[in-house]
Amino acid sequence: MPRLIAVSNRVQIESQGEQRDRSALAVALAAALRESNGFWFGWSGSEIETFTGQITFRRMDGVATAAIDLEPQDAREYCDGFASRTLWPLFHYRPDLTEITRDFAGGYARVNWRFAETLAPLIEPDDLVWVHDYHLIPLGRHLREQGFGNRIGFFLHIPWPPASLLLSLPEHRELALAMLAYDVIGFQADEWRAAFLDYAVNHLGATLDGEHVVLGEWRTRAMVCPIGLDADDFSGAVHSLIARQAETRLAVSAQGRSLVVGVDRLDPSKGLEERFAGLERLLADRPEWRDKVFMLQIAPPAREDAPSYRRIRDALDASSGRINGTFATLDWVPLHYVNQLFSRDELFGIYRAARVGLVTPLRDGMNLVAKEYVAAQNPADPGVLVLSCFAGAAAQLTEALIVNPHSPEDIAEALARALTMPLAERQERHRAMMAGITAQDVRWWSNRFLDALGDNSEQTAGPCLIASGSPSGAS
Ligand code: GDG
Repeated sequence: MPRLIAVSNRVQIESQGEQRDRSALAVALAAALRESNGFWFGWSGSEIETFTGQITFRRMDGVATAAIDLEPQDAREYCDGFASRTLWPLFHYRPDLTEITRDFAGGYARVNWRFAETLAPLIEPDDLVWVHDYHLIPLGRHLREQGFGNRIGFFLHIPWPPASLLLSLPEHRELALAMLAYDVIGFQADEWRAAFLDYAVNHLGATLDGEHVVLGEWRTRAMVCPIGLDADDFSGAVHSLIARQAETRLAVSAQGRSLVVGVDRLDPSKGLEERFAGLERLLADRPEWRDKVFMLQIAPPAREDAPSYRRIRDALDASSGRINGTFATLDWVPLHYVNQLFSRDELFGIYRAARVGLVTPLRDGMNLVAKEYVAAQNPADPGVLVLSCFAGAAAQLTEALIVNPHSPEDIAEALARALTMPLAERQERHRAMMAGITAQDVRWWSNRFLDALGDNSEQTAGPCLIASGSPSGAS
């Protein structure tokens, strides 16, 4: 088995005690890294006055990690800047929130070079390299420019935007060309893959050959590979003492009312303002639900420096205040809006206590919360998932109640339907969704990608093909 090198913006392995709080990515990569005796490379999250390229090696839970520190300017321009304030909003279809500056783009290019130069001495000829997400799109290309002919793959966790949006980014061409330096690129859903292929064909002059995109001598396999949950870890967490205590506490405090839960990072892509408006519509148009239902929205803060985050935070503070001011009574508060991080076990207990999981992002690469909510339910008496048609997960969780997240009426209607859904229908929908979640879990996802990456019958893009900057045949 070839050695795997996983690369992501941040290295995220925690020690044993914190294992339950690991992300699905950490779980998937940890298993593959352990099996192949590989390592995980990325930013430590720490800053250093002057970049040295010094690597800190550690081993945690059997996984080797190699991390570098970045200069404050790097962190600001590459991570908080180009990744968070340019690519993230643009790739989530929000050109209105996208900040385009040359400083951000310069920082992104510089840090991707720094990653490539620091990683280069650690790569051996047969290693597979798997790069993750929008922070590091150019990394594969830089490795090719340094002469690496290894199989190198890339997985995009977020959507790839339609060409009409991508064209507003001055660096759109370099970014899309960089995708073609990889041997395999993975997308969460067919829609994001189709958008990439459309750009490659119509703006780069590439052609398609089955699953492959071909441009000059470059040949990249573009696959749909939706990320899943760690199903084993999940069932352990749902039955933990902490999860059961959280579930019981909520059931007692509900006093017979139905709980609707939302769990999202505080981010404009998650559709929180529209979701609150949906709850407001339900209570305004269907007064029979007043005092019968309450919503808990968990929204831990993220990227607090960006102006768009301050704006959404203010808007949500205002609308939650208005909803509670209008509808609350002496002993009923319709909306509990909490900007705190809960432990993973607590979160799963909360999911299980909720009659409805309300997951309504305006755009989302996948959305793991939707899958977590379904997996946490009691199969004998499951709650109902209400899911945005614009989440990647909607392509897999087709038995959810699918809604347009921009429409408060649609959300209110789905809430009313979910809250009155007969037990047999809830069980049937839950059974169907669980079958998919179990079959296509996080190990299925990483095996599927790594099988494609390790497929030796495929020709690699090779170093010499890219040294000139563009493949021959590229317009
Ligand atoms: C990106 C893509 C794609 C949330 N609050 C708490 C908490 N969380 C956890 C959830 C879930 C995770 O955060 C959020 O994952 P999502 O998939 O919903 O969204 P993003 O963070 O935007 O992730 C997304 C994902 O990458 C993976 O490819 O699905 O589309 O945008 O796991 O449970 N966890 C804890 N406390 C909280 O309060 N412990």
